[in-house]
Amino acid sequence: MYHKTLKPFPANFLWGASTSAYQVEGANLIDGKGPSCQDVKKVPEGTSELDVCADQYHRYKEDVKLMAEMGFKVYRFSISWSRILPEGTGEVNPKGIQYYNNLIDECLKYGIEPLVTMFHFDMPAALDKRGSWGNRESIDWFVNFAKVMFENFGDRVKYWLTINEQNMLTLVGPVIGTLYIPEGCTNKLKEIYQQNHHMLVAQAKAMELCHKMLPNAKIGPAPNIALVYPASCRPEDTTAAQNCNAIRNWLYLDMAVYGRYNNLVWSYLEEHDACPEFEPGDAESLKNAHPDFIGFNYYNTVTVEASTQTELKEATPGDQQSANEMAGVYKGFRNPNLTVTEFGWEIDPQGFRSTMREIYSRYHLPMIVTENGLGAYDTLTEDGKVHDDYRIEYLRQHIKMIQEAITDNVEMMGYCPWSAIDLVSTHEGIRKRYGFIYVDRDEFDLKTLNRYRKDSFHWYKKVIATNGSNLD
Ligand code: BGP
Repeated sequence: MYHKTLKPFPANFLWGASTSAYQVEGANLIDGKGPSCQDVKKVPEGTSELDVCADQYHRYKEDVKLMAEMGFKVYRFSISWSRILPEGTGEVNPKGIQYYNNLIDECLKYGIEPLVTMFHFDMPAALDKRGSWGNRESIDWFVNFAKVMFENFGDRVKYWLTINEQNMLTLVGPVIGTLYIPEGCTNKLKEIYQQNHHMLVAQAKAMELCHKMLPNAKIGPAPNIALVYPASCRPEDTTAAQNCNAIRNWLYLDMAVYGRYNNLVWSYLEEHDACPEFEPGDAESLKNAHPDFIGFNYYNTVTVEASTQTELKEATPGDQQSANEMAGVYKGFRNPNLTVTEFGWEIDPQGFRSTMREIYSRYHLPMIVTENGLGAYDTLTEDGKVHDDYRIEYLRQHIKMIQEAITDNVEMMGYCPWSAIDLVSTHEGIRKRYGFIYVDRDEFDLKTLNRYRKDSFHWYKKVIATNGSNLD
């Protein structure tokens, strides 16, 4: 649909950006913080440990000041579970509470709304030892953690996100370093979807609790949603795209919004004897979540063709943005119409618009983009600049599509690209940078950790100041 005139961004549109605790904070084992699964995992060869990251724990004042200089209306960050509850349950760490109080207050000082992700890929290691999400008790562990957060921060935090990219935890957990499979497990798929079920119930209960404890707050899920295209107009490819859409995307939003399993996913699980077990009360909890909005991360679309394999077996692993083969279900296909980033992820702004339209037509809830961005090698010049015109171009194309979607009458609340500041990637180190703010460090040499404004910093400042009307 071609629009001659585009509608403006809403006056209260939430411009900002995102980070996550384990990728940005550093200080991973100090001031009483317990280790998370990220601190005990073996990092991929040649990439940095997660002990210092961008050192935001010690430099949050400087970072928030820079965000304020850009004009941020919102800062999306996550709270580290094991900084608050070092063992995952039990004793609260007062220094952890203090840190997030300080960070929240610092944001509010500049009129920046904190948008808090409750769980971003960092299960406390102590809870992994107790069976992680595979243990039914994980539902109570998470709800207790939610309660501690609502009690301590709920007077100031109005926007909450439950679980970051639950779909990626389920589909590519080993790449992110989060999957825990107990010894002796004979049906891995069933185990994974049982864990997924516990997360879904935990998320639903946390949303219900949020509404009960903080009637003025808003809460929503934050999956990674990428519309899946069929590789061709062959009918079999469309069926494959429907399969992938259901397994990758709609399972998570159907559950969060409607509290029911997607029928295609359920049929796929039946096929593998992998349907999760419900306990009494689960169905009701799932129906009582009622999110206020949908947060979603978007990097690119996915394209698939029919899988010619007849024997149903486990998918070959990829990363967050790649669909490899799931035999008999779908097979990933390199879309020849799209360019790719230096790290091989396809770039598809038009698909962003299609994704927003599709989500809204299915769920009719206001939406906020909780991640979107370009991972690239950046170079700091001798005079302290980073000329990241490639990032500006990427962001410009995507922001244009938000405006197209707004004109399509999709209800958009805000945009939080990844990432506010350089941080350590999920599996590709600090060299894969996304930030508006450059952090002076390399993979293994921590250098000065000083902050520098990239060209995209100055550009985004202007975008925000004009409420998206000047993207030049
Ligand atoms: C998302 C995660 C983020 C982030 C981002 C970029 O999947 O929610 O934590 O890292 O992807 O991915 P990567 O770091 O792999 O480039």
